[in-house]
Amino acid sequence: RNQISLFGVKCEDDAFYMRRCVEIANKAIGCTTPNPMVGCVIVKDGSIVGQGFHPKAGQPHAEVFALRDAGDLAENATAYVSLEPCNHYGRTPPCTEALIRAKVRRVVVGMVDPNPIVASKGVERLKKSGIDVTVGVEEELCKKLNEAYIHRMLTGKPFLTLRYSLSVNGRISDLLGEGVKESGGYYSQLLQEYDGIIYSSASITGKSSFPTSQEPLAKQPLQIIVANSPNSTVQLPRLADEASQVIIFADKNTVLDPEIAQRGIETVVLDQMHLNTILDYCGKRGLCSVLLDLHGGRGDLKELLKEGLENGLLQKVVVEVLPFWDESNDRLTLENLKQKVLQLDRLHSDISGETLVVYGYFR
Ligand code: AOF
Ligand code: ZN
Repeated sequence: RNQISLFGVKCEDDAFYMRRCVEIANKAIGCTTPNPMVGCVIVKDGSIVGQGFHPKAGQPHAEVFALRDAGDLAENATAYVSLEPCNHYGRTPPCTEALIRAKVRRVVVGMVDPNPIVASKGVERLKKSGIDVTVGVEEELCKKLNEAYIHRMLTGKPFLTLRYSLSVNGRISDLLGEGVKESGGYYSQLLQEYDGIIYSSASITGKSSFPTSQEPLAKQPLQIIVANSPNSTVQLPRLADEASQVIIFADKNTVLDPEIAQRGIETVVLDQMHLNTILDYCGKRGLCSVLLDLHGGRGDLKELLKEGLENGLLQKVVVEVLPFWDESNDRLTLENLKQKVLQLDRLHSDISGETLVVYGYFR
């Protein structure tokens, strides 16, 4: 079994095992919504004797897989879990009971579950049964892993990230850099990670197809089309496959191609197109994270973006800087969207090939 001490790491290091939990939880990236990503390892005498992660809502939780993997070795062992074990009957039975039944001696928890039906009750239940519980190991890392899940639990809305590509002369472009749509490219990874992607009906027309993730797990995000052009007919873009999921938010004055209704595409007609309404709807529908993709932005997303910036509805921004000058002047501009300076923090950037990608969080 995994002899961690081989690498000269202190075996009793709680933080080390918690980082392992986060690493394995990440295997299910983009697949667990509306549930969180959770990893669990069972450690005995300095060795990992069992591990597991939550693969998908409706399937067993991380603790259950890890305990199964450990078998009898779980007795008197320490269980590390990146999220507080649940103490309720949801789609699956409580993990607290499984840990108690397996007779683990100690449980180390990364962070408390913000879900109001769990929130500290799992920790209390374990303590009451005599298990030694430590909470808050590598807490920041565990929170980062589930930033979208946490955001939806606390606000009812999905975690919202703005994405666009920018030419070196500062114009929004509908192009993407070389390789970024391939597996491992940042754009393909974003599609894997996010539950939904908002497009303007004007940037995705009947001729073009939706972008799809090329990652090995290849879960595709829900395609969310905003149709806000009262004078033109909105057509359904080419779908990658029959299983592609689409939802259309249409202004009440927008004309929709009859094919949209014929194919039974989920359509929400709004008296007024508000980002707030779209996000509330998506949150109720179980989406934890949504990408607002300007994709050239010739369309009608400017008002939604303005509303998002003014009302603090955006959590994060991803900007791709393209290695060329672009003089097309039919593009959306980002001027006059916000009066005051908006500060970003936790910035980082990646360069792959000739593409620079900058990530930051809105404060
Ligand atoms: C854990 N371990 O691996 C996960 C937890 O409907 P259910 O039964 O899947 O319950 C979903 C809730 O359980 C979810 O909202 C969150 O509070 C918690 N998720 N808990 O102990 C896990 N995925
Ligand atoms: Zn559970």
